[in-house]
Amino acid sequence: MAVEIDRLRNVGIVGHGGVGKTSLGEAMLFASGVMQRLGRVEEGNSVFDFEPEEVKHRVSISSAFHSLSWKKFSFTLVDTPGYATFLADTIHCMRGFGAAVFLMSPSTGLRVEAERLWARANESHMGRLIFISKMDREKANINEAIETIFNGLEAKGVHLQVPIGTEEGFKGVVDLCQMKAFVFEGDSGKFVQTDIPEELKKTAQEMRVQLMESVAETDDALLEKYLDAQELSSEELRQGIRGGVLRGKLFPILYGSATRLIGVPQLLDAIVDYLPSPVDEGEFQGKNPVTGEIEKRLPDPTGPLAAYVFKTIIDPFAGKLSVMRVISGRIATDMGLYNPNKQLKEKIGQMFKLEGKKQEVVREASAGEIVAAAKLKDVSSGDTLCEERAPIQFDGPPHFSPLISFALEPKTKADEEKVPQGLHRIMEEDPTIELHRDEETRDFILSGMGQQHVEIIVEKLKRKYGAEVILKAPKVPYKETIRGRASAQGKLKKQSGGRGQYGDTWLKIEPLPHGKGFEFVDEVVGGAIPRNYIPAVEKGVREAMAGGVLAGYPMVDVRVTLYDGSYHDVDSSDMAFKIAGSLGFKNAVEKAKPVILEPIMTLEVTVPDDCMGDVIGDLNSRRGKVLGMETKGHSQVIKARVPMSEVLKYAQDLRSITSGRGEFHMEFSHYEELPPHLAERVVKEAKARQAAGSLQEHKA
Ligand SMILES: Nc1nc2c(ncn2[C@@H]2O[C@H](COP(=O)(O)OP(=O)(O)OP(=O)(O)O)[C@@H](O)[C@H]2O)c(=O)[nH]1
Ligand SMILES: [Mg+2]
Repeated sequence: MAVEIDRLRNVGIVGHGGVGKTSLGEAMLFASGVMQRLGRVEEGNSVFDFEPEEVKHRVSISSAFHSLSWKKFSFTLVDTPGYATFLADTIHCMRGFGAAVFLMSPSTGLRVEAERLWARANESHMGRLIFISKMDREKANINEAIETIFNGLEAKGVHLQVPIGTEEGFKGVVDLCQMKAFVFEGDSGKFVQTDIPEELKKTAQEMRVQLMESVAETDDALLEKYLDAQELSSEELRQGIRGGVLRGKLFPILYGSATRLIGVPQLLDAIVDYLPSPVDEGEFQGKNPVTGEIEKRLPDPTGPLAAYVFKTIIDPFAGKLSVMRVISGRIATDMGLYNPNKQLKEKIGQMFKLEGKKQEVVREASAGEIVAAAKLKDVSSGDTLCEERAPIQFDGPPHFSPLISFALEPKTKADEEKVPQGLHRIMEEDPTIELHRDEETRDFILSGMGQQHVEIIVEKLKRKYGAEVILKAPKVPYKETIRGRASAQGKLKKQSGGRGQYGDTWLKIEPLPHGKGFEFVDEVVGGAIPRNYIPAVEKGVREAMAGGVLAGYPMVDVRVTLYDGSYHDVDSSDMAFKIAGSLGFKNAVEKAKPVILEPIMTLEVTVPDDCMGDVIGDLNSRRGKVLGMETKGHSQVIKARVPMSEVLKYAQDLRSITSGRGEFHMEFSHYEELPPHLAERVVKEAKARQAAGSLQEHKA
């Protein structure tokens, strides 16, 4: 039987890489009785990290789902990736769940990924609980570290519990609402409810007062009561906390250990008590695709159907699965629906609830639920599904530009075909990769969010689609532009025997401001070139720009003016003028001080204090510019700008400089002129590649 909507909880488990999210998800499944044994990331038997690449690398790469029921409430847990490379998937999935358990680690402090996720959660006013896991490893006195984290997030954390014991001796929590202790027996997950241990009584009293004050501050009625009575009842506190969480004003902090099964039932209780149901999340805003007007949908199972597809999975057995959040109404097998993004009708076939790598067939799903529909051919992540009579379209997902490109050489002739086919399937699941073909080398160029990302895609390509490639050194997406002005002629004249070819153009070129791309101006007067040939000239220029002049990289930010030329009554053609345009452009560029532009990245490196000097020294040796430094707990955050070509393998390098204790986040910033001595090298390499390419063509 379907569960009432206010008893649903769609809960994302989020936080920075390796903080313990998957382990916590496993602990929640075990504590609720869904799983008879505790899955462990270390042992490769986690229900959430089930993809072979996740098992092999011991990291979550893609979000995974599982449901559980707890005290007549029905949860869908979404275990998300936390490392920067895979964070796009987490951010996309945040559109599917409206509540989160945010894991934090006092000993590692606030990491860039967590900051990014927190900012996203703020945008959608997501209700959050904070869970400090790995308490079996945390040293005493973590309050200061927690405060530093919250200062960094500019948010207000409130303690709901006091941990009992530290490190090895951590054995439970004191609940400040109920003023009771929960003490766990070893690692069994079993616990007893007792009085607060004598040595914690005073602390608990003081912290309860702090909790009451924080809660009262978020609600005028409660504040009045509190000022009158100097006390709030357990129920008033509970209601007050819930209100504060739903309004995004309070972030309650809980403690536990996932691998030792401590504090987990208390977290499940807190999810029921404090995190929003889909009803609490309220309305979703979209646009009517016909009228363009803003429209709203309430989380109402009896309303018109609207669903948002936030993820696509290519399952080896079920095929393509479109994972969606039903926003309003009810979706059922055999229903005919409309996809406004593609302007196509769709028919719903089989539907599933996702349970780790398994799927459970369902025939319908209502507002608030997460469900996967199989084999919807034209539906991709970011699309809306709705009733045609009540059309609505929700905003698509944010776009992530790939950061790094590698060349892939198919291993055998058979792989030539399998590689692009397989990669296109993978791209349906993962919108952060891009693929194109290098015209010279015939290699595939695969762009992704980082080196590990690309390596994992290559592993997946082999496992799922049997396509093997050799991964070659990363490629830097250089560009070309000009710094000066020049004019030149481009002339094609072949008039020996048969029909000749004749086209003659005079072009002027000049630099445009950065980011302006390309402008073509036609200033031909007096019919020097007939009007109908002018588009062909422009086409020739565009093609020459795309192919680059100096080193084969696309040319940008140039204005080209066609101002004169001549033609021949019989021998002129579109083709002849296209070639003439291209020649003229190349001739002009050579005289207009062409330069190569290189991509510059913004880099944020978080390292322990003692590594800072080494990391900065290393950045300087990579032509980096340090923009600033900031202390966060026991870590330093260094912000810098570095040319992409210098940090293609930064993950590896940082690991060796910091013995694995550093983390970084990288984003594209802008293009800058490549210094002349380096430009020379890039041109030389390009010429060598071109020569090798044409040699291969000869052989073929
Ligand atoms: N001692 C201890 N170790 C833990 C705990 N939770 C997780 N770990 C360990 O921390 C490591 C990372 O745990 P995961 O659960 O994979 O962390 P994650 O946040 O899911 O990692 P990503 O998904 O890759 O970002 C593993 O070696 C776990 O065994 C805990 O409560 N106590
Ligand atoms: Mg994980």
